[in-house]
Amino acid sequence: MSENNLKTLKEKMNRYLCPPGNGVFTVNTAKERKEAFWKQLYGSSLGVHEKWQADMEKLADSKVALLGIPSDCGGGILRGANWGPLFLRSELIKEDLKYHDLGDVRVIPHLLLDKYLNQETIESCRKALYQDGEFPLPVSPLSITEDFCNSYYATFSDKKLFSLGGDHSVSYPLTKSYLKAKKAQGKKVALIHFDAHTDLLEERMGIDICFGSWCTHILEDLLSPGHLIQIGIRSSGHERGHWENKFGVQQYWAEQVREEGPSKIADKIIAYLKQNTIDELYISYDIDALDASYASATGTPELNGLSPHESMIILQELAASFPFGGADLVEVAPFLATDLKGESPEPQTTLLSATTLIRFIISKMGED
Ligand SMILES: [Mn+2]
Repeated sequence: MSENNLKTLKEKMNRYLCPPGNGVFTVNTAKERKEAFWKQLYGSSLGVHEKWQADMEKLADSKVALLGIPSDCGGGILRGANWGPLFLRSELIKEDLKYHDLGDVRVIPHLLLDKYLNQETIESCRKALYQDGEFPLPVSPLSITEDFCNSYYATFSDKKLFSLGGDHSVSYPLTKSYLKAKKAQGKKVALIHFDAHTDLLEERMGIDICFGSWCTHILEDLLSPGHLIQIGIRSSGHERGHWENKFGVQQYWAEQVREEGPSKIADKIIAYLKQNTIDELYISYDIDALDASYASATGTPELNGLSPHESMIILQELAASFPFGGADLVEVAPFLATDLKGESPEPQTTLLSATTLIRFIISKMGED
């Protein structure tokens, strides 16, 4: 770890990030919820910014860091995943889990990626975020995330990152930066993607990086498209063969997981990964991979999905064979609880399902 890299990272943390749970810009809205969380985290809701800054010194001591990206500008059906990080942290804090909370990316809710912006907008947003319009820093949540992650991995090549979305577009900069870092380390990585949808559009209404298209564009950063393995698919305009033939990805649809059982699916994936001499895995978990009865508080809840138990079996078996080098869990939108079957209290059911998965993934990331 170089001191220069650490200095740059700390500067970026101060500019790009804010205290955990504070990334959705509000004046009064959700104040009680934020304060209740900070009381649990810091013992008081006063002096939060200073406590968060002082905490940065502890980053060097922990193996896994948590980053919130409360952006839902890359979504497009029902939004609300910007509140995922705050609500999920309020559950995670009850767990005995080891991680350093980096905080949230500061999100301008109308922006997605800097390449979609004109110079005038970039400059005015730079003034709003950094008080210095001339300083050439990114302003959109996905662009900030990528630059931050690049600095993080440049500073700590052996540390891991678990990120909370946000809509699924946030996984694009997260995986891009991660894959770049691993390539530099000479490690072969596969991307394990849990989702009801393939996210394999080339563009959606002219936008190339969004919740429905991020996977297509990350393929070029993988050593082989077959290193993208999708699990839980069931809502798609095409059959599995279409996607596998067109892109060379691998898919295990939810129906196949039910028919063959999660353990057999995990065996197949592990055999393939070993054959491909994969060193480690990145897990990207869209909560809508789960059946809507376990996770309705999301932008596109879908029935006939995986159960948390089936997911856990696959994750446990994968973790027994490969280290988890990085992960994210996205698309938890607590205000969108639809309670499709009228059986379970929402958004609590979705939050608890997500927490079960996060707890397992973070604890495995900390073990390796
Ligand atoms: Mn997705």
